[in-house]
Amino acid sequence: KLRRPVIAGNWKMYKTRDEALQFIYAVNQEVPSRDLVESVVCANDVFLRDLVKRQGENIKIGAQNMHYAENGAFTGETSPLMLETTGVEYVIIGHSERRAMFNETDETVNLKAHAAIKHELTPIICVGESLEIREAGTTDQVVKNQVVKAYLNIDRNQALKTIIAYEPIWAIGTGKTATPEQAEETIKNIRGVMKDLYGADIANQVRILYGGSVNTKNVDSLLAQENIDGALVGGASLDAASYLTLVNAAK
Ligand code: G2H
Repeated sequence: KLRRPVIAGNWKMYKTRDEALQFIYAVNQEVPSRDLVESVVCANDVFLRDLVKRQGENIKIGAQNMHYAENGAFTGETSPLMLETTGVEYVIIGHSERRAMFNETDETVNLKAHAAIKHELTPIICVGESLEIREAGTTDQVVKNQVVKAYLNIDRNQALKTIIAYEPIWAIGTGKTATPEQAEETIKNIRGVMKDLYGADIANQVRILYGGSVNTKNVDSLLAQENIDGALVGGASLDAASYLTLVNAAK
């Protein structure tokens, strides 16, 4: 494979600390070698440190969001510096739920991407269109615009350290997956945008994931697509057996 696949679970606001720890104990010895697939779970900030302490060699922990400032009067927020001290290695940025409900914009996504890179966290930068945009036929332009804005003033070396997740909003938690061909088409377009920004060499190395109702049944056909390098998985990442099926499918 040209690029090492990534399977990142996004637990959203699910799991207690005990449930999260049980999950880690259950999968630690079972996940494939990190040489074959990057297995990640993105959990709630409250118990990130506990998960990091118990993570095995082949599973890594991520956060689901952060503020872009190092510190400041931002009641209730978590800074990149704070995340760094938990030992997490990844952070999801610009998830559509945060864009829709918590005022995340292309500008804050860019600021957060810079902050993540500065603190040696791998940002998983989410982009994706709504149903209205898909139906209007402007998906490629809208997604391109999101990518260009997310990568503003990010240089080539920094871009290499990022991961992109393409999540069509209409396919999130709805059970309605984009067809593998639809996902491939948009992801190929995103790789084309990265090529325009950074050249073919970088564009060919950056991992681009698909997200939106990925499960154990549809994962193979999605991962079989040339440009799809893995998945960002919500619902189907909550169960340890299901998660293991997904990471094994990617190796
Ligand atoms: C999309 C995805 C994970 P789900 O939000 O980011 O969730 O797999 O439940 O659609």
